[in-house]
Amino acid sequence: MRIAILSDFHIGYDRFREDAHRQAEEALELASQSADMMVIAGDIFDYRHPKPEVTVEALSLFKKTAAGRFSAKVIDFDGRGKIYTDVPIIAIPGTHERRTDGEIDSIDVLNLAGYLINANQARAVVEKDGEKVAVYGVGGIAEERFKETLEKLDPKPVEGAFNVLLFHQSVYEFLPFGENVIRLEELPEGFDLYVDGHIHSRVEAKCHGKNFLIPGSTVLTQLKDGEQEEKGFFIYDTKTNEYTFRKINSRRFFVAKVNVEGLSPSEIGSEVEGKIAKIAAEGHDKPIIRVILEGKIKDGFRSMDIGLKDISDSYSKNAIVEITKSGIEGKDSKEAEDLRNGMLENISIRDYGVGIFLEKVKDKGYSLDIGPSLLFDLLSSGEKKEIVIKKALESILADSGEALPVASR
Ligand SMILES: [Mn+2]
Repeated sequence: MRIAILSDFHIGYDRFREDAHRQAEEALELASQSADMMVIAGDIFDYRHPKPEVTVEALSLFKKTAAGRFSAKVIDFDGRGKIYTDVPIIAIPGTHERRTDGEIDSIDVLNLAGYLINANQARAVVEKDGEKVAVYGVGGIAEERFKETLEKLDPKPVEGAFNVLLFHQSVYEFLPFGENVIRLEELPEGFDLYVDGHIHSRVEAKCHGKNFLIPGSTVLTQLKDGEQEEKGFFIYDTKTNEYTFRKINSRRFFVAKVNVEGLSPSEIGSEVEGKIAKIAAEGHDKPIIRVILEGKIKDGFRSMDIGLKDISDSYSKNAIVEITKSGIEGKDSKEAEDLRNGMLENISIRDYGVGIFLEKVKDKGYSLDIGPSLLFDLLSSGEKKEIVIKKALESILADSGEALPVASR
């Protein structure tokens, strides 16, 4: 069978709303024309609570896709929820759609409409001419809970089928953010193909001797170096284990680094202009150009003396220009610096928040009886605040010997 492997559409993404729509549409259209079935590795939506117009946008995209001529059919599903179609579009929720366990998430709407199958913590078996493909999905969850969740779920391959493990997490080899992040060798064995989302640039690797693929997002979101490549999706042939990457027409992104060491503001201006002009002349359809200034500027000048707005404005018809001066400014707090740093751009602000939260709690010598993600979710859920805060404090203070503060009303 030919499996189309797609991920991270981020429909509704505010900054490039039209790009997100158009590029997802093209990927879905091409994929449904050239594959027997489809797997989508999470983050179809950019939000946990998409606005009605964004939900409608996604519904209309998937309505069209699900009506395509897929020769394969879903013949078995073992999830807790119901499915409403046998069209072989198998998806999982990503970190952007993730809600507290057990709550309805935005891709359930697409599942209910019968436009795809939400295979979160479930297996869907697809068949065509006697060949079977079994997809086991695990929706995106907090990194520190992924290993224990996998242990609990203990996904096993189905005999006589081509087995795919579909998930949405960071993987240490490609995004070494903390010790909680899973390593390739820790993924369950026995699958014929491993498909991951979450990371927005393309990855082709091996896991337990089998192919491990991340198609990357269909839309630019993070503006980091890895997103300079063209966007698209994979088509995988289960018979030969060969795959190809299909490009889509996507807005291009370029990073231009300018070393400003010892240069005056006007010299920097002409360096920057030169870099932008060169890329703009390549004729891409309104690319995004991120200029990063690095080094220490000439003595006697401050970074604020470098006025570059006129330059970016003068190219505003042909390019979206972003100029980053943080490489030449004084050191900020570690957190602010990390956030600006390329390394963390792949991590959602929420995951980053959970990380800092966990660190601070540990620093104070407290231990958590409940997972920091769950606590963070509860605290940010906006529901039953008094009870949640009381529970949270009880669990944090349990071992510290401190008394529970009396709630004031
Ligand atoms: Mn994503």
